[in-house]
Amino acid sequence: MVARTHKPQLSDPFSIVLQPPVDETPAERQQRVELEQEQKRVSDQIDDGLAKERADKKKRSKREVKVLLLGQSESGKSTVLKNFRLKYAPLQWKAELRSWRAVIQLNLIQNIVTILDVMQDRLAVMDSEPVSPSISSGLSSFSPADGRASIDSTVSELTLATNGRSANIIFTQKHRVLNLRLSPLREVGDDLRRRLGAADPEFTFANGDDGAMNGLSDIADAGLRKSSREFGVRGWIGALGFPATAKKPDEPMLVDEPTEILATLRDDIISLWEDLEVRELLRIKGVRVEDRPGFFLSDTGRIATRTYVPSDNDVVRARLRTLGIQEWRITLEQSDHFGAEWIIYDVGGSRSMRHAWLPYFDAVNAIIFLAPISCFDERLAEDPSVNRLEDTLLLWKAIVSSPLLGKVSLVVFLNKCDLLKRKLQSGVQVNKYLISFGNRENEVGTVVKYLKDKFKDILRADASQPRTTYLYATSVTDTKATAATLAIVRDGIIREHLKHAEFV
Ligand SMILES: Nc1nc2c(ncn2[C@@H]2O[C@H](COP(=O)(O)OP(=O)(O)OP(=O)(O)O)[C@@H](O)[C@H]2O)c(=O)[nH]1
Ligand SMILES: [Mg+2]
Repeated sequence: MVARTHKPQLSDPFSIVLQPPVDETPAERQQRVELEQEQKRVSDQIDDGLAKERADKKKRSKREVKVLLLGQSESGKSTVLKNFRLKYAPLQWKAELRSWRAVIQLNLIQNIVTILDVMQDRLAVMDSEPVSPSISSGLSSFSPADGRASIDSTVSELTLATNGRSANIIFTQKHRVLNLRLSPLREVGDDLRRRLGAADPEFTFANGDDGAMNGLSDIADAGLRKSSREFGVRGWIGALGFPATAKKPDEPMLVDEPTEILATLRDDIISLWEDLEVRELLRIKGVRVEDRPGFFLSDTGRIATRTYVPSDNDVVRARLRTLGIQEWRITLEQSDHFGAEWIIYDVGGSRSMRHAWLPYFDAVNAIIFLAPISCFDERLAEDPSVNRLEDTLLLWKAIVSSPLLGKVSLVVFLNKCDLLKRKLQSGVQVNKYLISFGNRENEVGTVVKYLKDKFKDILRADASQPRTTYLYATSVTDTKATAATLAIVRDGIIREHLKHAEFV
C-alpha cells in the first residue's frame, strides 16, 4: 500500500485557508484548538437560540387567533374592533381615549354642517322669492310672544313642497344669525380633517374643488356636495397620534383652536338643534341626522366645552371611515386563556376597497361578517343604484361560496337592531322594500328572524362545503351587550382554532 500524505484539496480554496500553519508549535496548536472550541460553542449557542426562536414563533403563530372583519361600509366593523379592545385590552383602550377628541369634534361639526347645508338651501330660496302679499300678511300676525324668535326683525314664510307634501317653515332673523355664527365651523372641520390626515402618507386635501381628497373619492362619485362627504384614514394609530397623545391620561387636555371655537359656539349649536323650524325642515327633507353615523348633537352640552374628555361610549360611537386594511395585534390583558394573542384585520368596506380583502382570506381563522339590517330601505353611498341590504346579501353569498374560505369559521352579526327598531316604529314598512317579506308583522323580532333565515338559506344553497355558522342579532354601539356576545364568539373561535391547530 502506498502511504498517502494529507495534501490540501487545491480545488477547494477554503481548505487551504483553513489549514493550520505548517510551522505551528505545540503551544500555538493548543491555543488554536481552544479558540476553535470556544468559537464552536458560541456558534452552537447561536444555532440553538435561532432554533428556539423558530419553535417559539411556530408555537406563537399556533396560539395567535386571526380574525377578519368583513361587511359593507358603515356596517359596524370598526365598532366591533373597538368593543373587542375595550373588553380585552382595557388599559391600552383607556390610554387612547383622549386621542379621539378630534374625531368626535369633527363628527359633531359634520352634524352641524349637514343642517346648515339644508338651512342655507332654504334661505337661498327665500331670498330669491319676491315677498308676496300673503307673506306680508303673515308677517303682521307674527309676534315674539310666539316664542319662536328672540332676535326677530325679519320673518319670512316659506312654502315647501317635498315628496308631494308641503309645509310652512318660518325662518327668522334668528336663523340667519345662527347660520352666520356657525358657518366658521366649516373651516374648523377642514382643519381637523387636515390634522387627522396629516399622518397619512397618501393623504391629499384639495381645498375648495371636487378633486382628489383622499378617502373621499368613492363617496364623491355619488355626487354628494363636498361638505357632506365622509372623511377616512388609513390608520387610526397615525391619524390619532397613538401612543404619543396617549402618554399622560391624568393631565388636563390642551385647549386647542377647535376646542375653543366649539366651546364659544356651544349655546348656538344647542339652539340650532333644538329649533322647531329647523327640525321640521329636516323632517320634510328626510334628513335624519340622528340616525347618521357619528351623531353627537344631543351631547353638545358635554362635548363643546374646554374640558371635554371622550368617554368609552363616545369613542365607540365615533365615526372614522376605514381606508385599506388595518392590522390590530391585541394581547389580552385580563386573560391567561389560550389565544391570548389576537390579530384582527379591520378593512374598508366600500366597493372600491373590497379587492384588498382577498389576500387575507386564507390567512385567517375566522370571519365576523357585519350585516347592517336597518339598511333595508337605504342605498349604497358609492353606488346609489344599489340597495344596501341587497349588497350585503350578495357579499354574504360571495363569502360562503369562496373555496378559499372553506376552513374559516364564519360568524354573522345582524347589526344595527336598535336602528331597525326605531325605523320600524317610525312607520317604515319592510315589505315596501323587501316584497318577499309579505304580510308578516312589521316588528323587529319578526324582521330579524326573517333575515336570519335568509342568511341561512344562502349558506345552504351556496356554501362551498357544509358548515355551521353562528348568527347573532346585535347593536354593537351597546358595549355591555356586545361584550357578552364577543365572549361567546371568542370561545367559539378558539375552540375551532384548537381543533385545526392540533393538526398543524
Ligand atoms: N345605532 C347604531 N350605530 C351603529 C351600530 N353599529 C355601528 N354603528 C355606527 O355606525 C357607524 C359606522 O360604523 P363603523 O364601525 O365605522 O363601520 P365600518 O363597517 O367600519 O365602515 P367602513 O370603515 O366605512 O368600512 C359608526 O358611527 C357607528 O357608531 C349599531 O348597531 N347601532
Ligand atoms: Mg371601519
